Amino acid sequence: MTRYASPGSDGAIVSYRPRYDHWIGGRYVPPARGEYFENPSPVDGRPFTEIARGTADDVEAALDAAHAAAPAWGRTSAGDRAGILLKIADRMEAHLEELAVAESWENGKPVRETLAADIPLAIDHFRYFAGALRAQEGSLSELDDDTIAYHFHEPLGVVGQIIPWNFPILMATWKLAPALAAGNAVVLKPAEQTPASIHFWLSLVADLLPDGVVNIVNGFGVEAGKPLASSPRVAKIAFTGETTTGRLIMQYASENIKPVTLELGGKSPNIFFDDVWAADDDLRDKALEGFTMFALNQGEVCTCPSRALIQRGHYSEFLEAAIARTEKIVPGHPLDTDTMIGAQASNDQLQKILSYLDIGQQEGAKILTGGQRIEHDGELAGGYYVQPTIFEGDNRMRVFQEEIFGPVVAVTSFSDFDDAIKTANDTLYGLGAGVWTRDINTAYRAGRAIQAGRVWTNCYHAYPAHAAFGGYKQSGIGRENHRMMLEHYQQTKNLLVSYSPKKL
Ligand code: TXE
Repeated sequence: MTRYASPGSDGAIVSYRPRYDHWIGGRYVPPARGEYFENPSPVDGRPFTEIARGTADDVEAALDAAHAAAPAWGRTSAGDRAGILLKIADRMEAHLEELAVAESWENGKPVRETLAADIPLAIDHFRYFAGALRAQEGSLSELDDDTIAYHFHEPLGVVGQIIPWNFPILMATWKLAPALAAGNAVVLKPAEQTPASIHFWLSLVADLLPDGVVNIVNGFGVEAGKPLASSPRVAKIAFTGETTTGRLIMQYASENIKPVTLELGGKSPNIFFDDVWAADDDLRDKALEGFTMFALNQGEVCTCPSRALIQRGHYSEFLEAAIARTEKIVPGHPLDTDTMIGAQASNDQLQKILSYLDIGQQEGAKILTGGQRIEHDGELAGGYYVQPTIFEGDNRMRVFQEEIFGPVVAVTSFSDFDDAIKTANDTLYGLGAGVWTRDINTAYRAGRAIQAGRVWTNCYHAYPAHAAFGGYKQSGIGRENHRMMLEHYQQTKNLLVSYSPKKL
């Protein structure tokens, strides 16, 4: 077991600045109104740094810097831009442990996850888009012997990006890597709950980027996010967050006819067919592990498998083993490498989860395990901890329909294939889903029938850079990851050229 020291204490490998201003044009700039807000760590609930409170004036200053930088950045060669992305990745790899600790301290997630997943995935993302950019080609259509339509990819220019708090560095990377690869300058607004880890990341890589190519404006949604999304000076707005906020972002962007990509909420079904239980082997074990994925990242994942649908033939045995497995999830200090579930990212999120634990019971769902806040003593007193919780109930209940975004799964049974698909699709959302079966026909047919952008089969929560990720229905518009993402940050230029000597 390793226990990393908390930032600010003896032996810590990470220290935060006492205050973070906005990062604009390659330097720190104080907020136009001079106001700051406190940033508490969810590990202990105590503020550890203060953050500039951004407003429309700060957004304008960042857009000025981005517009000044965009033309030159857009003209750099693909090889040069790819080289910079690769250097960012190398720098992150050299500082992997610090980034992992910084992220865990601010978000509350276990450091074993940030070490093994969040930061390595972010590193790979920069590398992937460096390669994808160099492999991208334009096209030409030969209209006749003398007439050619050339198609070029051009950057959009300056783009706005608004990100959430559940994977601060990875969410920033998912947005920044393709946007920068495609030759855009960016104004990014981090979530108000987790801006410091992004500034920590920036402190490691800022010297690799020309001034003004990446600008960070801190602050709250309406004060800083709205002016960014409403600005006629952004060519596109990319957003990850709640579905209701996504609707607002579309409204703001529609005023200026700007394109949006939205990655929103989910209520993802995880479907366990009877045949998974048929043998006491690796697949059965893997399926049980797949069930417990609802608690990964404290359930603060847009694709959290928050509805488990278990076929009736082996419902009781499966559920009994799943409960036992869930009870083995080790809670504790997020900076302890043995910890499997850490703190919820904010007090607001903690209160939201606790309220759903009440709502579920009031509407008749039964708690099979968990159901309580975890009150740690000592160093962790004041932190935001919740037990992994299993509800049993009916798919029409609110705990089956509404995004809780905590370590809470709602379980129900199904009779056959059609019943499973009907229940799986009975939701506003369509982001992720899991299918567990030994039968390849069932796997294929379920995968195609579920209305979700990502269906995992006999696995869950894998996020490789080269698999497209995004939502059906009210879970969003557009995709992230995969080289198709480059096109979300580009516009097509068509040159239609006649080489004919004939007159028109
Ligand atoms: O989300 P918001 P919140 C879900 C999850 C969670 C709930 C609320 O269910 O419990 O949303 O979280 C910025 N104009 N997800 O309140 O408000 C905000 O500052 C412009 C799912 O944090 O959507 C932050 O940077 N920007 C999700 C970002 O939007 C605005 C991840 C997300 O905040 C704004 C996070 C406005 N009017 C929460 N209002 C996922 N899909 O992964 C807010 N923001």
